[in-house]
Amino acid sequence: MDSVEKKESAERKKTIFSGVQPSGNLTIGNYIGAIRNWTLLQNEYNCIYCVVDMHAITVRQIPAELRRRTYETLAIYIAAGLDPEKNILFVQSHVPAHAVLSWDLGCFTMFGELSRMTQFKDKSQKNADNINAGLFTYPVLMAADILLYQADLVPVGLDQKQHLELARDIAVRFNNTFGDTFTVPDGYIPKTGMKIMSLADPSKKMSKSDSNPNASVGILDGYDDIIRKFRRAVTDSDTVVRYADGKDGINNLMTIYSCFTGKSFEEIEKEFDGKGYGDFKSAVGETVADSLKPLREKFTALMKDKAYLEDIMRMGAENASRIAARTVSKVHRKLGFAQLK
Ligand code: AQP
Repeated sequence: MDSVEKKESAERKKTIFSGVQPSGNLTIGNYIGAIRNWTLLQNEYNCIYCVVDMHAITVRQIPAELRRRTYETLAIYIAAGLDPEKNILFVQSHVPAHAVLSWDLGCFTMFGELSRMTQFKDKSQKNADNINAGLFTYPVLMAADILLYQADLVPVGLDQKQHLELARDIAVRFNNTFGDTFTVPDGYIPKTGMKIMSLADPSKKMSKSDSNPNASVGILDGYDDIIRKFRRAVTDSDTVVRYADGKDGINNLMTIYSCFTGKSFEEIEKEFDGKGYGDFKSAVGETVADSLKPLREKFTALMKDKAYLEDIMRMGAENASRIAARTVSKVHRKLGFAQLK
């Protein structure tokens, strides 16, 4: 392929957008539900992956920690296997177009729609002393993130499905009013691992902002810590390792084990036939700890080179800004804003 052909082929590829908030220590839920799938998609698609720091401030953050986690999240992306030369990796607040389009789209989003968002209801309960307007309009910013880049596909975990559907509704509404402007995005939700549950309460999603340190397993947790957390995982009074209704804890551990080993539930049941929960929990812990070891080592090396991470941030912001500016200009022309040449 000559360079023109290469460019045309790149242009024919579909676009993917996704992101993670640097709002805590990233969990294996974030890894299985999102980041791991991003790495599998990077050869087939034009991928744009963002550290969504503006979303993170919907919940109060300690500034120094937010800054540190922003670097860490980018380093995790790269350590997990995302190639900064192939993908656009950037930090949301470095591209002001996200805030600009969010305002525009907010005027096409109904109060009733936002009121129905379950994450808003959950987070309002958890942060009763800080139910701010940003928490309420979070899904509009998420729609702007996606629609700015005319994304075809958005790989997310199940908890983001409702927000993604709202982004689609906003895009369709805008397109119906002003003519074709936005690509209407589809979700890409993994079949296994779409919702990893808390190890302390398997009826709840594993979340990086959970205050119970035993509820979640961090991507960067130490080897022994990971094994200890799995050993303590809440299960049930049965002793047989099998996937069944009412065995939320074991179902969750089987899902995690399946995601890290590629084994089916039947294979896992056979492997642990005649063995107890103790053996199974140890095996899950060791598998997860072993699988994440190379990522952790790469992460540690990357964090020693802040200048490299800043180069990636800068390059990503430039590339993302270029694409975002085209969308904003198109939207503003359609809305009737006077545009200076
Ligand atoms: N438990 C999970 N199982 C599968 N996927 C998950 N994701 C999050 N938790 C799980 C997916 O990870 C991506 C990034 O999530 P986010 O940072 O945008 O925020 P979130 O969805 O609210 O995730 P957390 O970990 O629960 O963060 P906090 O505690 O800050 O709210 C998304 O694709 C999400 O689906």
